[in-house]
Amino acid sequence: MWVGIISLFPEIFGPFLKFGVIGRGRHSGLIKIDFWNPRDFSDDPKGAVDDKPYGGGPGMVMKAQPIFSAIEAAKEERGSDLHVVYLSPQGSPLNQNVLKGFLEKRNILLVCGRYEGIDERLIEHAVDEQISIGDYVLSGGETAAMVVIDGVSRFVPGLLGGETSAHDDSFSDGLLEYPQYTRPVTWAGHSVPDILLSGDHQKIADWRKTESIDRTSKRRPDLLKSRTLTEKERKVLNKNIEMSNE
Ligand code: 4GS
Repeated sequence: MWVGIISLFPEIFGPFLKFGVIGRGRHSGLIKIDFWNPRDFSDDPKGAVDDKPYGGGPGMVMKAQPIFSAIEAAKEERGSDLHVVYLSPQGSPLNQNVLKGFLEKRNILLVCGRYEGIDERLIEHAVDEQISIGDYVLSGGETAAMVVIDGVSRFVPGLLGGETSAHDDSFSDGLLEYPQYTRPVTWAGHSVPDILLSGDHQKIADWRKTESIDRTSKRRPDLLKSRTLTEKERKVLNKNIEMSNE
């Protein structure tokens, strides 16, 4: 997986790229990350990368030209079919499916905005897809890009060790994850659910599935709308609905 980043502040990514799954992935060559700074591509005599908004209003807008030239430089190196993603509250919501789509593209270029945003003409003519990490406003797209890199890394084959897999996580089957416990059996007077100590793998699997459906229906009922339930899953769900009506 290759990720290019267009950012005025590449230093922000420093330690983030050194640790854990991403650090290991870069070390082993499974993930490669490169940067282009619009500052290095400005045609402006003073090297300006932003300017006042036409029509007035507060703040500054990122100029199209320096970002466009940075994208061109990235395409020169990685190929003209590079998938250009702009991180913005106006994009489609990021989720596990979007991340899997990025993995399939193999090469993505993340454009991080600053200030009030980017000149709309750049977005129209040089961006393939707009993605939002949530309904709030950040001061820069860099943190959003980190979220994308972190999430997509977990899908890179060979990166998560042992049994663990991004495909077992919350959302990968459209449900929230079941609760996890580790030693000791009793902590601060609270014990681990007995069934997890039973050694009965089938019962444990059933319990976990029930917990997943239970939590999803209570905490994120919206997730269940876009998912077809199995017979067993429907039973758990119906029991919850009955209980909430009592
Ligand atoms: C997001 C977001 C964001 C928008 C960047 C204003 C600076 C800022 N990016 N998901 N300009 N939410 N970007 O808030 O992706």
